[in-house]
Amino acid sequence: MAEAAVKTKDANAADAQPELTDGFHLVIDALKLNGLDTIYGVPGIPITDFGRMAQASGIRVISFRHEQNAGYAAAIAGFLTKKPGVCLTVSAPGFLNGLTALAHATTNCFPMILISGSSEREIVDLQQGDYEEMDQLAIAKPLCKAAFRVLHAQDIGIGLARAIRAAVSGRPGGVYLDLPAKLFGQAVDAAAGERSLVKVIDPAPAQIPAPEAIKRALDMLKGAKRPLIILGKGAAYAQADAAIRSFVEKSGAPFLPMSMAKGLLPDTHAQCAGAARSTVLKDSDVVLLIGARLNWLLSHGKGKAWGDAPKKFIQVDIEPKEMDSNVEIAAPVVGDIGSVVTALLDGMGGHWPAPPADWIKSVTSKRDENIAKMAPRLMNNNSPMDYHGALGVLRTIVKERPDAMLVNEGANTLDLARGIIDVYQPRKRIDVGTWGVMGIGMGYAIGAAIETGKPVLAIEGDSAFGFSGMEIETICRYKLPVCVVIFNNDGIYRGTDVNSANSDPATTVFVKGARYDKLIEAFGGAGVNATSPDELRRAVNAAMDSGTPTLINAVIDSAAGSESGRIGNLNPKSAVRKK
Ligand SMILES: Cc1ncc(C[n+]2csc(CCOP(=O)(O)OP(=O)(O)O)c2C)c(N)n1
Ligand SMILES: [Mg+2]
Repeated sequence: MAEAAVKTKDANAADAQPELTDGFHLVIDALKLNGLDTIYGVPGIPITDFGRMAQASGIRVISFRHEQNAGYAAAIAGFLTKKPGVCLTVSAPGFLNGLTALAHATTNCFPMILISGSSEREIVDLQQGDYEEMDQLAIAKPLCKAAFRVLHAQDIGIGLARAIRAAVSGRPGGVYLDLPAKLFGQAVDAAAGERSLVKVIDPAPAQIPAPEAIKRALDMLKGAKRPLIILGKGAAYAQADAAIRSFVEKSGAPFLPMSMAKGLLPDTHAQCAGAARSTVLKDSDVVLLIGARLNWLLSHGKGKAWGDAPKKFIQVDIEPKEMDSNVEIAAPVVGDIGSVVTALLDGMGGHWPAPPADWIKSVTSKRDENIAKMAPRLMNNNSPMDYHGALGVLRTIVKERPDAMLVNEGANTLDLARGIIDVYQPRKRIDVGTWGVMGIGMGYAIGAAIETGKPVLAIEGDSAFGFSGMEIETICRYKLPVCVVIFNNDGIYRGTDVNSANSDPATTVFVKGARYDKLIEAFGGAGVNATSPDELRRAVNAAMDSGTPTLINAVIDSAAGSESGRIGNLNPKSAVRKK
C-alpha cells in the first residue's frame, strides 16, 4: 500500500516536469525545418551520437572514410541543389580535414556548411591542452564566407539560419558552424526550444539588375561585329536553363562553355564554339560573360590568348566586386543570373539582329575543321590505349546516356576528357573547378549519386584517384551506381620519368602495371582490367546498365601524356638547373 502511494507520487512529479529537448535534437530539428536532409561526414567525439540521432530522425547520414571527401560531397551537393551541402566533422584533425573542401566550396562559389564539433571553449582559450584542442573558428574564418559559433542551445535556430543565409545568398560559398561538445547536451524546455527554431524565408533573394545596366549591355551586344558569350559554372548553378538557352539562341552569338557549364546548351549545338576556343577568344570584339570570372582559366581576360583586337566585356555576376577584377568591364550587370537573363531576353524585343554572317561562318568552319581533325584519333583501337582511343569510347557512352553524371579529375585525363566528351544536359559534368584540385573524385561521385539518383561515371587519372581512393568502400557500402574508370598511365602526367641520382623512383611515377581494379573487389564491387577501347566499352556499359559499384583499370600507354596536361606553361623554369 505504502509502496503504491510512493509510485503514484513519483508519477505525478514526473508529469509535472516540463518536457525537455537538447542541443542534439535542436540541431536536427533546425536542419529538417530548413529542408537539409542529408549530412556527409565522419563520426567521432563529440558528434557520434548526433550522427546516430540524425539518422534515426530520418536525415540521410552518409559516413565517409576521410572528412575531405565528405566535404567535397557536401560542396557538390550545394552546387547541384542550390541548398547548402552539409559536412559534419569531429574537432581539430577532422575539422582540418574538412577545411580543404570548405575552402574549395568558397573558391568555387558552392553553398556548403561545415559543421564541426569542437572542444571546451574555456580550456581551448586558456590553451590548457584539451582533447583535440584548437581554435577552429579563428582558423576557419579566412577560408570561408562566414563563420559562426553557437554556445547556447536556444541560439541553435538562429545560428543555423545565419549559416544558411550566408551560404546561399548573393555569391554562394562555404560557411563554418562551430558547435562545442557541451552544446549538444544542453537541455532546454521543449516548447521554448521549438519556438527558437528559424525557418529561413527566401534564403537566396532574387537580385534584380538595374534597367540601365541591362540596356547598356544590350546596346553593346547589338553593336558587336564578332560577339561571343562565355557561360561559367555560375550560369549552371543558377538553374535558369531555359532562359539561358533562349537568350543564347536569340542572340545568335557563338558560345563557349566553361567546363562545368558544358551541357547548359548541348556541346553539339550549332552555336557552340567549344572546338574553336582559341579563335573565338582571339577574334571576338564583344564578350559577354555569364557567371564566368576572368580568372586564370580565361587568362585574366588579356594577353596572347585574347589576341590584339580591342575587346569590350559585358559581365553578368551577382557579386559587384567581380567587375573590373582583371580588365575593364564596359557593361557590368549585377544581379542573379536568372533575373538578369530574363531581363536581357525581355529587352531584346521581337527582332534581334543576327550577328554578321562572316563571323559565324569563320567560327563554324574552324570548329568543324578541328572536330574533323580529331575524329579519326578517337576511333583508334590501340592496346595499350592512348587517351584518345579510351576517351572516344567514353564519349559515345556519354552520348548514349546523356543523363548520367560525369565526374572528371587528373591532368591529361582531365584536359583531354573535357575537350573530347560532349555534354548534353545542364549540371552533368562536375570536375576539379577553380583550383584544379586533385581529390574531388570519389566525394563528388558519392554526392552526385546521392543527390541526383542518377548513374555516375567518374573518369580519373591514376594519381587523382589516389587522393580519395578509399571511398570506394563507401561507394560499395551504400551500393551506389558509380563506375570509376582509372586512366592508369603509371603516374602523374606520364609513367616514364627516371631518377638518375639513386635507386628511388622518380617523383612522378607509381608502381608499374598496378591493378586498381583489385581494390574494389575487397569490398564486393566489380573490378575490371581493360587493355583496349573495346574492352573498356563493354566494361563501362555493363557497369552503367547494372548500377553495380565498378572500378575499371584502363591501361593507358605510360608515354602518352604530357607534362601538366594542357597547362604545362604555368610551371616555373629554372635558369640554373643542373642536368
Ligand atoms: C591537391 C592537389 N595536389 C597536387 C596537385 C598537382 N597535380 C596536378 S595534376 C596531378 C595528377 C595528374 O596525374 P593523373 O591524375 O594520373 O593524370 P594524368 O595526367 O596522368 O592523366 C597532380 C598531383 C593538385 N592539382 N592538387
Ligand atoms: Mg596518370
